[in-house]
Amino acid sequence: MFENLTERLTGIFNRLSSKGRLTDKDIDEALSLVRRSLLEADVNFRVARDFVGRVKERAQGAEVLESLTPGQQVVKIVHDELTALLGGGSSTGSGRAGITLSSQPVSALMLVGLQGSGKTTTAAKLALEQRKQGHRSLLIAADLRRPAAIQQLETLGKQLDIPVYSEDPKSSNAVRVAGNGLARAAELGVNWAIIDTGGRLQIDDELMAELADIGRAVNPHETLLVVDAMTGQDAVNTAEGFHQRVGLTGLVMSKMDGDARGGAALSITSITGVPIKYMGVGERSDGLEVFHADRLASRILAMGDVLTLIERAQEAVDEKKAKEMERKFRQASFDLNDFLDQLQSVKKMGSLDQIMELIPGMGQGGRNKMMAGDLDEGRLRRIEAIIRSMTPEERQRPEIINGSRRRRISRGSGTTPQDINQLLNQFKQTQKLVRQMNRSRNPASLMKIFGGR
Ligand SMILES: Nc1nc2c(ncn2[C@@H]2O[C@H](COP(=O)(O)OP(=O)(O)O)[C@@H](O)[C@H]2O)c(=O)[nH]1
Ligand SMILES: [Mg+2]
Repeated sequence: MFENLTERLTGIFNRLSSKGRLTDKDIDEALSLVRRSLLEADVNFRVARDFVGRVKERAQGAEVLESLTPGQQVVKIVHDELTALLGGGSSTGSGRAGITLSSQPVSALMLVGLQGSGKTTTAAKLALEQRKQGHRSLLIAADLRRPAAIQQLETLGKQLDIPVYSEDPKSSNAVRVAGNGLARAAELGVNWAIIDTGGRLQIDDELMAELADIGRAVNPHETLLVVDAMTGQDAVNTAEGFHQRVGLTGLVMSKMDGDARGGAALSITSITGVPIKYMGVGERSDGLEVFHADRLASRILAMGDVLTLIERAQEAVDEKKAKEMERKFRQASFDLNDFLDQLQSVKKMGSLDQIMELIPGMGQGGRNKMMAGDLDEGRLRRIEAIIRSMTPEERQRPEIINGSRRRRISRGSGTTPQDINQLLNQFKQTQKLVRQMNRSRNPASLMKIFGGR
């Protein structure tokens, strides 16, 4: 996501951070490079100009924070301003978006956008995302222009086991389908009626009139415009057009997994006033992320998405356990039982590749691939089997494992004594690394522990 911009900005800030003291001229020079990088990323020129103006004002008037170097301080200001630019102003706190149900029994949500922007895909993604929060949806196929559109939604619904409402396109129309679909949603007692609508290649009056009619028929709680992040400033123009005609409550930036330059995401909210609520990050139905302005800002600045990582870790490990683990880590008193727990939480956190992306400094380069390869499923299973074949005492004090114990464990776990030696060595390394980590507090070393090297 936004690799070029990230590369440019980190280059500028690394140079800035290497200076012990910053003059106004240093800041000016750096910021004019920032402005140029933003323009190259296709950010609207006025947005870029105002952005740099705000950063400069704050940087020059900044009080000196003792904990930060002058360069870091500038980066922090840029981060804050990027967050604001992405819609994460003080009113939204951390800038967490997403959708919430209305007070009505059924909340209608209408997806609008140009053809191919990702409406139908997003409809299914949203239904899945809401199901994870315990909310049920009915998908409503109100794109009658292309027969294939109904089919597409029905296929997605079947895959995800989410009901779909549709009518014969020859004898119905979009407004009627939407209205009848909403009534069906009420009968079914679902929380969301998610309406997929038709698109055009460009904004045209007929489409806008149809969407306005659907809006009047269902009174949507959310009207989300799906825009293709790859289309840059065109996405911003599209959003302005739709917002004027149908009144949007939010945006879904689709195809953020592609090589979008960032201009659309960075300009769209400040120009239209409409918040980004979700990002599409893949073709599959699980490729949707709630939009967090501050996290995207961190990602753009390659500060790593530490917050996302922490949140995922918290979901995976229950909190008490995590505290206990932290205490043990600090005292370096953890044993093989803890080691097993850790491995299992890593497994629950998702694919290692994904996790690596979120760690500062780990996103790029081949290193993450190598380490992820180190911890494949087969190896995890072997480690688990070995530890499970140990007695409680052996798990707590692995140093008592002698030749005969080793043979017993290897028979019990269906592994070789070499496998056990390897694990015990790895565990010793881990203990050493934990001690080091306690000194350096570097998250990368935490991952080394999981990677085992
Ligand atoms: N890579 C990627 N592809 C997407 C994303 N969202 C949608 N697509 C793809 O974009 C194409 C058009 O999507 P579709 O939902 O049919 O668009 P619609 O015409 O607006 O309904 C399809 O091939 C989707 O798989 C996304 O977030 N990432
Ligand atoms: Mg569609």
